[in-house]
Amino acid sequence: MAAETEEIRGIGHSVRRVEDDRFIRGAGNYIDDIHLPGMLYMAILRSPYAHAKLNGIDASAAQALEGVIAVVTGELMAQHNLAWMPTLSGDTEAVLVTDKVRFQGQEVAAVIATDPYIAKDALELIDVDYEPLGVVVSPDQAKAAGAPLIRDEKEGQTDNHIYHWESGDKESTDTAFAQADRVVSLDTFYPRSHPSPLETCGCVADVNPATGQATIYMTSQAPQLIRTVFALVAGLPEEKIRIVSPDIGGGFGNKVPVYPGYVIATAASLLLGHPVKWIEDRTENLISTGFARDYHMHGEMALKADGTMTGLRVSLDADEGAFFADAQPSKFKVGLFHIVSGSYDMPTAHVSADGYYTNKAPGGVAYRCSFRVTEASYMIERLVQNAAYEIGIDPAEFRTKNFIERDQFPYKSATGFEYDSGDYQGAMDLALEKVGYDQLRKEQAEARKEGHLIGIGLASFTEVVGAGPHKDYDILGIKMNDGAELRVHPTGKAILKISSQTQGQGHETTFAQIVAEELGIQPEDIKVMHGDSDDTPYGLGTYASRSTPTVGAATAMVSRKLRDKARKLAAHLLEVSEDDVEFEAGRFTVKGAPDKAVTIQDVAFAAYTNFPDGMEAGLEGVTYYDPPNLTFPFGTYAVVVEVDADTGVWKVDRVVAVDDCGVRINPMIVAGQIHGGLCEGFGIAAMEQITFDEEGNCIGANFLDYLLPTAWETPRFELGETVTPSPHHPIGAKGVGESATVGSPAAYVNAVIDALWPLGVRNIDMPLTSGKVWEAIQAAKAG
Ligand code: MCN
Ligand code: CUM
Repeated sequence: MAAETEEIRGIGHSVRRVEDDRFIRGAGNYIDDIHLPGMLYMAILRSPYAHAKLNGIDASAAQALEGVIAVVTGELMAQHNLAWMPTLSGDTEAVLVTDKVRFQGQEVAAVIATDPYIAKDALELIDVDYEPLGVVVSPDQAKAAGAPLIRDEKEGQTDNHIYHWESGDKESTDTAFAQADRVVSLDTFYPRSHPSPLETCGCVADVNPATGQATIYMTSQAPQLIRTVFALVAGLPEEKIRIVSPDIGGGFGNKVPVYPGYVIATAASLLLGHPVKWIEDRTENLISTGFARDYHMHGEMALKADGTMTGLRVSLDADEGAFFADAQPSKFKVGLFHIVSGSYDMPTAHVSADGYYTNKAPGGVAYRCSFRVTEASYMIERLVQNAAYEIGIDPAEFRTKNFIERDQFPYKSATGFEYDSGDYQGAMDLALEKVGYDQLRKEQAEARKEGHLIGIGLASFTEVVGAGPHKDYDILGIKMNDGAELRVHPTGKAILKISSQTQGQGHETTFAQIVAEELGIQPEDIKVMHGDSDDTPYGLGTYASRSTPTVGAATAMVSRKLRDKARKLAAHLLEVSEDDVEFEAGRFTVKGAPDKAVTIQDVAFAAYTNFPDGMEAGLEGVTYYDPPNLTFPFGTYAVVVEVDADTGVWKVDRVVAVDDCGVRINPMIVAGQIHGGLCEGFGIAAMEQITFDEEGNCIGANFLDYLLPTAWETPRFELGETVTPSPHHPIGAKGVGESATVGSPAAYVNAVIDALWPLGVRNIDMPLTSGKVWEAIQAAKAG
């Protein structure tokens, strides 16, 4: 029997991403790569107005164009009861307009043609009679007396207010503020931004009229869930719906929701009996699909004279757009925003939030964020820095004074979270050491004397990922359990099927490493399958950095289930009792006689060829994992900038990022995730924003107006790590996919404000364009 000792490349190994072989050869399989016989093409006509009554649509000229098969309108959809659809937040959303348009870019009609260019050309031949209405582009306008009523079709809706929501203890928070020695406050706006994945959204809907089978290839981060949603919304039998999400060219949250385009294409395929392809262009993606943030926040911190935090109060207005379609699975209206006390031992806190309809695209939360934790993290980390300066302590020292300490975990926050584990001081100490904090402060003071503005910004964020425990988290009532199915074949090679859906995170590599760790099969001998609802176990998909906390746990658990059976088989092969069998790195040995060994490959073969009487053949299993708690990754980011006071131009000198995501499965992939997130955080802090003029025209509808950082602007990143395992996760891992996007914007902004504080600048809202920085300097100088 084999006695091979090659090291198993399990957890902790920087295994190269197996998916990259096909990507770098141009052999990926994206939605637009899919071609089916008889396929037709769909293009969508979108409203140029933000708010306008629809008086009529004349599609006769479009219909007459050669190659046009059909024009789909809201009226036609209404005949099939599909003009409206439910949102993930319990609201309704128009699929195609029937009464009035409510945001610029809303879907008004769709053309199906034999060629994609004909479909686009035909859009120009559709004559729509719009009657413009008054427009609302901010929560302040939404609540103003006499504001146009956006959701006039909703029974009982008499204004633009959607919800009021609160968390924490108002009374004890009020008391803390009444007794405070100091109160520090900050008003800040986290602007609307957009995930902007490289691949836009799209689908190929293929409904077979003969069999009733509906196969929908779509850009989705959650194919299993989408199948159920389609069954519930369209009334199709669930076993006849197959959702396939092939390679996804980036999701970043943008591909969680169900967009009208998917529904229209599916309806069109059903009606026409042909496959229908729909691929968004860049502008369509930017103006109509899931946006991020758009939170107007007010925060206050109560403090003792010595700088001890005694209370936190935050209120906010959320700009939700025309339909409340936040993609989030909690019963909390603002997702996980109430994590806002962050890394600090806050005795009491109170959060209140109000959501408003505006004439803007719906679908908030998306963009590398565990359901509004990004806004929360930004709020607290900005407030902490301002508070430190106002009471005259160094921001690092102020954090040290108020951090939740290592021995306080599991820590119950004032708003009801139970943090699993953390070492905030450890992460910050490492970041300070790496950046050379004390020396930098001296250099900064020297530079100031010469009129040079250097800024040092810190952010010690706490993330909250891995939704979620079934008590508090579900989507349309479906609990957030995720599955992993593992089959080991006779030759010892395996197939792992998982319910998560990689969009670039490298699941095909890292999940194989978890199996490798648990069973001792090399990762290259394990094929990981995902993204096909017919062929993978049920689960709620990939977002909110939940794959490792949920599917990663399921993968470890199913591997252990197989290991238990493998141990029995090994005992049978070794002719000893099961209790005398030890396992390590793919080898089963006899206790006290390590030379007597069989490998996992020997055992796998025996599972099909030589199993004991009474045992079922085979070595396979499936597990569904219900996470007992969320996981709470954290870290400290330190950013050093130089600001030119004459022009407002600022430049990043250093970015030091210390992350703690518990046990790292693949350190290289984790580093890649952090690099990506730091880059996106920089884009949000420095240049990305979707704005609207007073008529509701979307400014930011292309990459000339919506600026993404390129390699030219992106700073260099220096990474560091600490490891504080999650105590409740089978392999001690926490999610990491979003940490850097969540944590870094405050660090960049804190750095710029740090540089400008002596001039009297207290806040600049993102993005910190040089124009805004310059204006803030001028305003501060003017007093
Ligand atoms: N990982 C690890 N060790 C850990 C934690 C994670 O090795 N302790 C690995 C995982 O195995 C996985 C990757 O890091 O390969 C990210 O894992 P995780 O943090 O669990 O996050 P998800 O896989 O659930 O990915 C979602 C997250 C989110 S919500 C957005 S948005 C985002 C992100 O990932 N979108 C991305 N990163 C992205 N990266 C790319 N390239 N493309 C996107 O669309
Ligand atoms: Cu909310 S962006 Mo990611 O969670 O898909």
